[in-house]
Parts: sequence; structure tokens; C-alpha cells
Amino acid sequence: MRIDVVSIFPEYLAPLELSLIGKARQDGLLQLNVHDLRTFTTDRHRTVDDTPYGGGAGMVMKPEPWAQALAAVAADRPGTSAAKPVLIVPSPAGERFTQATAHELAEEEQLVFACGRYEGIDERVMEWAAEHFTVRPMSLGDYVLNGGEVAVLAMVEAIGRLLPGVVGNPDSLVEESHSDGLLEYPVYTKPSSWRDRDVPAVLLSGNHGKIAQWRRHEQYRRTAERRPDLLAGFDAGALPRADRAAFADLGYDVVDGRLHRRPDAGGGQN
Ligand code: JEB
Repeated sequence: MRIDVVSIFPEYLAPLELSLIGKARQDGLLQLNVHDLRTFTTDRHRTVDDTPYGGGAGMVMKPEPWAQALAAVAADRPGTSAAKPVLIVPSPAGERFTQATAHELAEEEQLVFACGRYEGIDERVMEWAAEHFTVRPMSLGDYVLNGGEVAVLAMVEAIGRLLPGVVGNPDSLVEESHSDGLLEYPVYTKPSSWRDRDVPAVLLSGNHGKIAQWRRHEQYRRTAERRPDLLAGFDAGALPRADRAAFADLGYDVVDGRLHRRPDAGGGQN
């Protein structure tokens, strides 16, 4: 896979040289190029921003440097690729970036990330870019960042670790894909007793069936407590009796294969 990132703060992308992604680059699995948007300006002050039409706070990124940068990246393609590269534009107004998005994008040959700053990029850039790219405005989540760089670090790491050969131990990817959309179970390591706190005895029992069930029930408990929204999509159609009982203890009943919060259930949530 080839990834190009355009930013006015190329140094911000330095972490991509490290760790997993840096290793993938060294191993030739990932070709990553970071471009400084200011090198595509033509004025003496290398201007990338201007005041917003219609008024309002802050500045907006000018379109022409972006068109120059993106045209240069689009022209410099690996061979005669059929598909357009995907242009990902981090934005608080984008579609939510999820694990499913990461899997989709990991199948692409070339990804280009356009890191905005200020109040964002002149909207006409996204319209123009659709001639050369599949344009995807994407948001990391519902909070406000100062620019696209931090979002790109997160997205590139999420995508990069899915590329064949990048994650050292593919077992961890297999376990993830079996995770049913629930939160993960808690993990422990040695020593078995630490500052008067013991690892749950079941994990030392050697009973693999009981361990698997305990972990599943911990997933249910955590998800009900921290992310009850995830339980609406959970397939409870073929749950063992002990698992239905675990959900009943958490205040959830199974109706037609779906979990429903019992109206009279206590336990903190509204
Ligand atoms: C991404 C960005 C800004 C309004 C206010 C502030 C370019 N989840 C996310 N939150 N914020 C961003 C994001 C993602 N992905 C994000 C790109 C830019 C914020 N800003 C600041 C823009 N509009 C500028």
C-alpha cells in the first residue's frame, strides 16, 4: 500500500516512522510519503489561509495550494492502477471512522490524507478532487481537534496494522474479528498476587471452558456498564442458558434474539 499525507505540519507525522508502521515501511509493506503543503504555494509568504466568505471566526485554507499538492500526488502513481486513489479528509463534519472503515481502506492500493487546519479547507477542493479521487470526509469522533494530523496518525495506525505481515502476531487480529462488537475482557499477568490484589482464580484453574465463559461474561458486564449502546446490535439469538442468565443479572432480557433493557432494572444507567 502507498500512503501520501499532505500537511502544513509535516513534522507532526514523525510518529509514523516509529513502531509498527515504521517497521512496515522498513519491510517494504507500506510506502509512506509526507508532503508540506507550503511547498505548493507560489507567493512570497507561502500563504495557505484566508478569511471566510460570509464572515465568522477564524481562517479557511485556500483552495489553490491544495489543488497543486493533490494534483502532484495524483500524477505520481504506482504503475497503471485502474482504481482512483482514496482521498481521506479528516473533518469534524465527516463520516465516522470505525474498525469497518479501517478494514475497507486496508484493501486500497493508494490512500491520500489531506490534513486541514484553522476552520478547514475551502469546500470546492473536495468537489474538484472527486475527478481524481474517491473523496471521503472522515471524523475520528465527536470532539473537536485543532487539525487533521492527530486523526491521520490514528487512522494510519488502525489501517496499517491490518495490512498482511504488519502485525507481528496475526492471532490478535483473529481474536479481534471474533469479538462480536463487545468490549474486551480484562487481562492480567504475573505476579498472581500483587499489592494484595489477586488475579481472578478462574484464570489459574486451567479449565479452558470456564475461562472462556468467565471472559465472555466480563465482556457482557463491561459493555452493559460502559457502552450499553453496543448491546442493541448484539446477536443474542443462540446464547447458552448461562449467558442469558448473565445478561438477566445485568438487567437485560432476550426477545427475538435481541437484548432489551428490563424497565424495572436497577444498576445505575438511566
Ligand atoms: C479534523 C479540524 C476545526 C471546526 C472546528 C475546528 C481541520 N474528530 C475530529 N474532531 N476534529 C477533527 C476531527 C477529525 N478527523 C478535525 C480536521 C480539521 C478538526 N480542524 C479544526 C474545524 N472545524 C481543522
